Amino acid sequence: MARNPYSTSNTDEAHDTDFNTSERSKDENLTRYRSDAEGHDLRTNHGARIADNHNSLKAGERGPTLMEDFVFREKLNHFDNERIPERIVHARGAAAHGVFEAYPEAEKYSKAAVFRNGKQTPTFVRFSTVQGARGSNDTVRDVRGFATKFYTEEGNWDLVGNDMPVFFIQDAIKFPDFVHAVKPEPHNEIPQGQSAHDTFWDFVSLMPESAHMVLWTMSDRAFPRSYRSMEGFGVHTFRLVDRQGKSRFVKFHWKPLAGTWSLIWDEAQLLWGRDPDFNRREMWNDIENGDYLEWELGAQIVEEEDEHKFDFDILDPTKIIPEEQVPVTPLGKMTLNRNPDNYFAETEQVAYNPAHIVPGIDFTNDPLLQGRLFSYLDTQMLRLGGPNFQEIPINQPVTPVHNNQRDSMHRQTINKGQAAYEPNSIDGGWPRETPAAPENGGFETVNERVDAHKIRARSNSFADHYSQATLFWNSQTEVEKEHIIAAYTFELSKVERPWIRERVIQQILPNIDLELARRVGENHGIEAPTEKPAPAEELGQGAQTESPALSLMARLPGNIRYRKVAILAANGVDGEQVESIRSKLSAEGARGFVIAPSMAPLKTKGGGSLAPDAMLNGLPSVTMDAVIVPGGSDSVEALKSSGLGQYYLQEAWKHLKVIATVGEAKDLIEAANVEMGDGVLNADSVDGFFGDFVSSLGQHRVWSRDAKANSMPA
Ligand code: HDD
Repeated sequence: MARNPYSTSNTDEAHDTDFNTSERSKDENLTRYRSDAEGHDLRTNHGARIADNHNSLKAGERGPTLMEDFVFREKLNHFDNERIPERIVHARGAAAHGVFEAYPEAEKYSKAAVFRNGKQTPTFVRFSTVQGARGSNDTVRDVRGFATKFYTEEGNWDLVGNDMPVFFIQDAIKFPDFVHAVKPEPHNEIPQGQSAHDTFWDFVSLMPESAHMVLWTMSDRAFPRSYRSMEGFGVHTFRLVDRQGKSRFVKFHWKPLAGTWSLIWDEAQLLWGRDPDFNRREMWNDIENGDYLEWELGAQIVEEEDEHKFDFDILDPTKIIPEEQVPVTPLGKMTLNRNPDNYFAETEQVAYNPAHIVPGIDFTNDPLLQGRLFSYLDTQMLRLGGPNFQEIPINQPVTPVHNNQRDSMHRQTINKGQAAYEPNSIDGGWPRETPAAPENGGFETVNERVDAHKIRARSNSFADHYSQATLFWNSQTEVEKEHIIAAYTFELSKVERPWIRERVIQQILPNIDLELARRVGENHGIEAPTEKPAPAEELGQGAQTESPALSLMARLPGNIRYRKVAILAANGVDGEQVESIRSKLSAEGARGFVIAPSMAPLKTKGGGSLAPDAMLNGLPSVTMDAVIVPGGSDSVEALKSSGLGQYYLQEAWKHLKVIATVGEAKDLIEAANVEMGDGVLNADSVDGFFGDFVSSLGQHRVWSRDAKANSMPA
């Protein structure tokens, strides 16, 4: 069993080497804290067995409860104090354990143990939304947090990133302003989990540096279909330091091996009601089913001498480095393969901190990153109740931890010895410093020369606020552009103050693109300017006008792995077809769910019995990626006469999903008033459409249907 890293058993070795750093090492470390009640007696917290957990102690059967009842008091007291403050941002999250395995290439750039060729390092990843409360919805229009704790053999490295590569502000001093503006408004705490309100648009329209990131959040990236289909970014430029001490600038990317696919807005909104836990439930179920989530970690690597060769400042967190200028070098692969045992103990209590780095990784002077280095430790004091939160099992490194920090609330470690200071001659001089070294060394900061005046100002190199927003806009497909126009239109429709809507349409959007401003303006009856109003330095002059990698469509997987497909069925369904559909789907790595008017076992056409997985309103079309309706005339008739059955197809059609029917199931398409063609398929057998079904679903949606989708009243 892995040792408790806080254990005080000193050795006289120069380095701590007696710890386990296998893939399972974090799991083993957690094992000592796991508690399983099976076979155990019910006891109080001080260990006394409880004889009656149903009745409080009273003065007579109908009398008042007695103060003496320690069983009652302790139980209520603990219950009354169960809640802790939720995170000020990223309150709603879901997490999973995994493993990161380094590729051979990685160790060329960093001496960190996590990047040693083939090295396996346990990870714990928490995905989150930013704006909403802990109990808000998963599929809101928002940024997603993508925070990874690597339990490396040299200490924890936290890569605390998002699913978008840029940020709203350039300097951390604006973070409280930004968060106050985006959070529910202070007088009535409305709206929850959304940016469609006055204070958000007021702030961002007064802060042109936010234009680029706001544009990302108006795209369909703002509601990923699954965590597994989401990119992740470290956002800031960091440094990797190799064994020779050479430092290079890097931007970290998580590339999902499943490709990138998102929800669309109407679907995302409907999911708030149909399944507010949509993303977390799917990740949980997929992991339980062995369908693990996978990403490649990559880095855009920039030699120090190339720092100034870009037409933007690589320290500006509102900028990407276009992948066409610096390609992403793969460094390793992460697989999320195990669900937490306990939400509170692990997912809620995990404390990420961008300041948690290890030798071989370092910061840059990005002013947003610099501010973050203060904020995360600070926030944990309130949230987790003092400085000993590092002892909470999920936060412990797999390395031993020895230092002279002592005491405070809830201290678990029993530090032996008398000398809680260094140097000392009483406890043999332990614990001792470790000099920096190519391997197993102490942390050494990159020896960067900083020679400057103290100044409260923004570098001129941060003045360009629009050229990369324009780059993003230019790189979207027509469908993506239409969705962005619809998003600005919708969001601004929720803004009550006309001058804020005008400011966005007349002073921000035209600087990104005149046509974007014109179209959104048209939908609001506000005239957009015909020339870009911002000063030249804010418009910038990005040399690159298009970057295909910025389109979600650039990474459509082409296959149907992990897709969830509804198989609509009622009594009389052709059971053989259902089985054939299911097995063909699972051969492609997708999953079919039999969805029926009720949960009663279905009688199939051939006289067999089939257990439904869900009811029509239990797994509605918004929770599925595609729909197949097998034949069997009684089944088709039953679905036709059901409002929910027709609605299933209408909604799927509206959301651009592939719909396939076998034989007489075509009647359901007609009854639902859904047009044939454009991803609506029919054949006499499952084989007849399956190839087309796979190639359409491999594109995630039937994009060619987008222009007419709004005609469907569903
Ligand atoms: Fe932050 C949480 C990501 C800027 C201050 N942040 C938090 C989480 C993520 C990010 C993923 C949730 C971690 C978890 O799951 O527990 N934050 C980012 C990214 C940023 C960023 C990618 C910009 C590139 N954040 C940022 C700034 C500040 C903070 C500029 C303050 C100066 N962030 C916090 C915080 C949180 C936090 C208040 C809330 C809960 C927590 O830290 O543990 O300290």
